[in-house]
Amino acid sequence: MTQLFNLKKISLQLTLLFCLQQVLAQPENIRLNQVGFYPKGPKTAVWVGDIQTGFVILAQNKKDVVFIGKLSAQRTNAISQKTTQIADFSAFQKPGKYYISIPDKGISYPFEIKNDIHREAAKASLKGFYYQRVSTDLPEKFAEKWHRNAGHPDDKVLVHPSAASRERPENTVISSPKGWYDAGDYNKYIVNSGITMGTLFSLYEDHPSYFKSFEINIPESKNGIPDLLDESLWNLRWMLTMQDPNDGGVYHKLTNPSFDGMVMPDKAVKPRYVVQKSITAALDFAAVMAQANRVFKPFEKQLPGLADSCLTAALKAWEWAKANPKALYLQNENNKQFDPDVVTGEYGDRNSADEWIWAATELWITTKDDSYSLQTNLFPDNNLPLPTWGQVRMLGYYSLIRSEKILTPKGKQTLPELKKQITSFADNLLNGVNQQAFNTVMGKTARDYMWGSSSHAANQGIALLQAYKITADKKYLEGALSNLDYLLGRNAIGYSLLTGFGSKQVMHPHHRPSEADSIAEPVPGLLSGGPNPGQQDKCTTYTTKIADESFTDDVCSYASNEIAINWNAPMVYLAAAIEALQKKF
Ligand code: G3I
Ligand code: 9MR
Repeated sequence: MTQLFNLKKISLQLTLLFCLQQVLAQPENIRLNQVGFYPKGPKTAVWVGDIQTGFVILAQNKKDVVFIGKLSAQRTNAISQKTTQIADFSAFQKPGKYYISIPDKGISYPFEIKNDIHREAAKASLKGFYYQRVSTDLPEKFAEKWHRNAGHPDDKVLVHPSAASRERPENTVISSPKGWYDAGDYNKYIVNSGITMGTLFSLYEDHPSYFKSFEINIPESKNGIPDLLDESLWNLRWMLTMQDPNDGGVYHKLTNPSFDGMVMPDKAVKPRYVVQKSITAALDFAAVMAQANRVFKPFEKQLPGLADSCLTAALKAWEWAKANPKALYLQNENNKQFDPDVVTGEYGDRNSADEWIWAATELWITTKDDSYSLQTNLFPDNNLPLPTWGQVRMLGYYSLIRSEKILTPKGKQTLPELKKQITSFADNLLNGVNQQAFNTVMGKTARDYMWGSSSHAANQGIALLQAYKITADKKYLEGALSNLDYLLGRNAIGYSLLTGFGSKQVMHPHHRPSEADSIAEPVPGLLSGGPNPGQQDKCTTYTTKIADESFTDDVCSYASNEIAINWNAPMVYLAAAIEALQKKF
């Protein structure tokens, strides 16, 4: 009897102990960059829960206390009304692997402190573009277990009736291979390629020396051209084929009439079309090609004639744009007139003023011809909108500032005002961050949580890095890092949003190859779109409508969990530029 009683007692104790461990092991209540921190950089974690007083940093054995800290006063998240406390352990600088513990409450995911802590994330997010390559096999040597067959040769693409011209009537067959799949779908869109390429080229122009030894194991890795540019070339070559040589106009997109099913690229074999030439496509194309001229000029030996061809293409697109300023791409209108109907991504934009600015500034910088500054109003107002696929004005401004040394005297005159505007934009981003629930620039307003909110966080980071370049004031660099921390886990959902990184990973992005390849892990290095209360996908697995939590790691969720090239590009920028600047912390 006694024995039985004792046994029961022991088992009760064990159960209690087990429960206690369960309670203690709630890493999701401690939010932090799940990859880690620079030794000299700021280090912040966030406790989400009832009020606590202190925290400790534990060594890898989860026992030895290496740092003791106090939690901040409670902060209220203005979006969800939930409370948080900040654990600041910036003073702890010793490289190693650690955990954070809130005594009696829980232990965080592991994290590391070391130099180059974000190099792998930067490399993977650039490699993410390789995995999006169209018209080519991805062999195991480069793609590891995600190797796959080529999809979409795109060597027999039809001219859609909306794009018919005298020289290329309806159903003319053209060849338009290569490029990157836009996102979770298999179509190729010039407008979205525009901001993506502009962002990657700007990263290169801002930090050329960093990319001298930045290899990501792609077929071109040893060809004497930085991998960032080699990867971009795959898409540049496709973009060049989207220009009609007869008039310089640029087709808005290359697409199926409707989205493919969730199949591998080589199983998606519906006919593909180029559709109507548009003003936004022509101007984004002109901007990218003008910038490409500057970027590829030093590689004349490896790529003879390429830089010149890019400039010629840019000039032709610009002339076409001047002759066709009203050529908006309005998909519904086209569908009333033409068959087959096209219902894939529209990238529709009724205002091309910002595309004019971007194209004019890139052409101005490249050609040094001051007349570009007169052909459009470069400074319509002081309201700088953060870059998105439909708002590209700031890309032009960044380029002007970056090109300070090569501008004409008239170009140089724009700089004081531009620098003032970018710095004041960055000041607004920083304003009040130290009262925010997650101490990040991202999330000061619910409006930050749009479709593709992760790219918004990354683009805010880029704006802050531009202000850092102008002022050399560390607060901007730290603000940019706060958004990288956001993307890698210090956020209201507790996910690291870059596939393959962190402890709580996105596993089911809306990405056709990841869904169809029967490999458990999604293709790595892809940035999930992130919280979006719009919930336009109507998935049933969302658990809340709260803006900064409106996310579901479910393949159905193209509105919160798709991936896209224009989201990955600012991720590459943010991670790589912070790596390049890490000694400044
Ligand atoms: O412009 C309005 C703004 O005025 C308003 O305040 C705001 C409130 O919701 O909405 C804004 O419009 C949004 C628009 O994006 C511009 O940001 C729409 O709601 C939103 O539905 C729209 O989402 C776009 C989505 O396609 C649907 O068209 C995303 O930006 C865009 O990234 C996404 O792109 C898709 C491609 O079509 C197809 N390939 C995948 C890719 C990624 O999901
Ligand atoms: O997969 C498509 C995704 O890339 C787009 O962003 C999204 C919105 O345009 O549409 C997705 O396709 C869905 C379609 O719109 C409706 N039927 C289900 C498709 C997803 O499988």
